[in-house]
Amino acid sequence: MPFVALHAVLALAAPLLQDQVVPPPPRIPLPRPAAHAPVADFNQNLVPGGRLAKGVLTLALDVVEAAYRPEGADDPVVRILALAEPGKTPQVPGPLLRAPVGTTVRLTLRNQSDSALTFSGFRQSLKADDDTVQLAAHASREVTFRLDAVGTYAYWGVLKGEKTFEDRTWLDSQLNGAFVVDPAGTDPARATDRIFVISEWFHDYPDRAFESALTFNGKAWPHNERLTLTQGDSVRWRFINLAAIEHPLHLHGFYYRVTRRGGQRGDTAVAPAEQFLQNMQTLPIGGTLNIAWVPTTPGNWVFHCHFASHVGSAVTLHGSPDTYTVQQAADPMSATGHAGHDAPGRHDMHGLVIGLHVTPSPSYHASAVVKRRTIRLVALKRPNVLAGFQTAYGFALQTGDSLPKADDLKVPGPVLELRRGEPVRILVKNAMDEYTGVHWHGLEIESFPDGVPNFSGDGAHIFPPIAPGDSFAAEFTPPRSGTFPYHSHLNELRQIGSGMYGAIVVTDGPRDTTRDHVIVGGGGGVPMFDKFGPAFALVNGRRVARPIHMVVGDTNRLRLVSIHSDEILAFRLADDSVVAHWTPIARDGADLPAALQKPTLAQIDMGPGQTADFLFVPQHAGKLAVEVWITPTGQRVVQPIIVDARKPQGGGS
Ligand SMILES: [Cu+2]
Repeated sequence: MPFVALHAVLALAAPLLQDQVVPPPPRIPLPRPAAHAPVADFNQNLVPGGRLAKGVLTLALDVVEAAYRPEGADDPVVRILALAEPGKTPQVPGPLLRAPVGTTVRLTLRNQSDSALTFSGFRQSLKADDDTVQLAAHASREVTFRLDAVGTYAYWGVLKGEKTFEDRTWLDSQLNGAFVVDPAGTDPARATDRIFVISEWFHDYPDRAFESALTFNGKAWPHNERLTLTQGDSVRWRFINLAAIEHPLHLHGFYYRVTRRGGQRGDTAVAPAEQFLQNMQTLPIGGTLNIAWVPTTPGNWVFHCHFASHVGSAVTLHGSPDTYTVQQAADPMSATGHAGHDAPGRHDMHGLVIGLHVTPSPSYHASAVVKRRTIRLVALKRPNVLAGFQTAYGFALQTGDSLPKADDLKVPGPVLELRRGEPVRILVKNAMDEYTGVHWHGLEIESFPDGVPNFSGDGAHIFPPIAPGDSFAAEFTPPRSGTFPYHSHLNELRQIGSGMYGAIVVTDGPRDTTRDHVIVGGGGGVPMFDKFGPAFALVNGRRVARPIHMVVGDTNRLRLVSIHSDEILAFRLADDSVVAHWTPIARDGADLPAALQKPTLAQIDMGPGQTADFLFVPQHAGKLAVEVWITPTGQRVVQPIIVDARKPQGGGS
């Protein structure tokens, strides 16, 4: 549950259905900037701060009152403390501290605000408790330290009395910056990597929902920088998470490799043999990540947090306080909380999204395909079948001439069985009364069918949201065998959370479904409070799924799909008391390198959109289960497995 503290769950869980009938209190004005406070600039982390000469970086950082506009020109401007180099405009995030290893940093911190502060993160070699700089109101401090380990780090300030960057809420929320130590001999001014700092301006209230702006480099989608990349050029990005919540980071259309990962105290390279292809990685609180990838297909693509609430109306200040949408009386269940903001057919993402445009290399042309296999997929709604009598949203396959009925809707959607290299046309018919779009998550396909409404595609050829009654032909040729999710990419919290998800299995040949099992963990209804509330989980569409059967000694393949709209799911294969062992073979649809295909304890946490394939050989007859639960303390659902003894060989042969 991305935002909510446990006490809030306990307080709100009892009157579970209250939100259906009691509209939330209206939004109230946000903290206004101090008079004459400068408006902060956005720092794309391209130019290091300070002056580097003869192995010494001289840097001064002033703490000043500033005005912060994390979204558009008409959106709220709020009060923050920000960092500025002397005489320059304050920046969000603060100035980039970047220099080669071995550099001596002479840092001057000057607090021009009325708030006493504590800074940390500058002296990575010290223990966390020792790496603090106390800065009284209107005081200055000088700190000298040496950069002694290559890596991606962060520095941050917090109001005195609070302990860590996680304790920051709104006033001190943007007192932070990226801190990169390059290998010796490199010139930081010529670096071509990009650095993204995640932070959150967060205001809690005792009597109403929180207000939040969650951003990459201080600016929220769709108001942030669009990156232009060239097809075939390698891309290196660094991420630093200074928000008090983790983020499952997903790249559309391509795989990346994680080359380094770190935290508040340290950063280590991932050995090349252990770097694997992935399109989703959960970035922990305080974590850092270096990724490398190559955009191989032109067009528009997104990189985003896969928590629906982190790309939805829970993390935007837009509309505060006057245009807040409350429940529509006619259909309260379809308009609770986050969903109430989403206008029909609008893309309506906010927060943690980066838009990319990949320009084609001169030799590129899309391949022309004449013959395609057609699969008819129908999006439907079915009332009263999810938790709290919520309406299920979902899919059914159309096999004959007549359209499936609402009762044919299954959660999860049908497994889409595709062949590697075989062109398909998935004809998505929207038989719902609201717009949608479907994303084939992880497939390396063209941009246009990728399914992000009003964004996927190129130039004037942009994928439109699918209107009620309309169809969309997603045409592509899956290039890789593996396990992938598909899901709605519009109004995600509501649509994915209510069942618009399923698995795609791409194979090279026929699949023996007696030994090859798809296990989909996903949502079973959305939280019923505005920005709060417990989330519901299902495994293969139920709290206790229909059993899977196995035979002792057989090698079974388990294809796990984690596609809850807003939660990390923990999967574990165990009998009553003992966790089994399995062998990981693929991740996010791509085969793992040999070095990682080693038997391990059968448990894994998976963020939304992540898939993982395992081989499992049951050793004894009996009962097992794949347990799936919302981490760390949420609802638990179960996929039972019955292992039968091997039958004696038939006589006479
Ligand atoms: Cu997130």
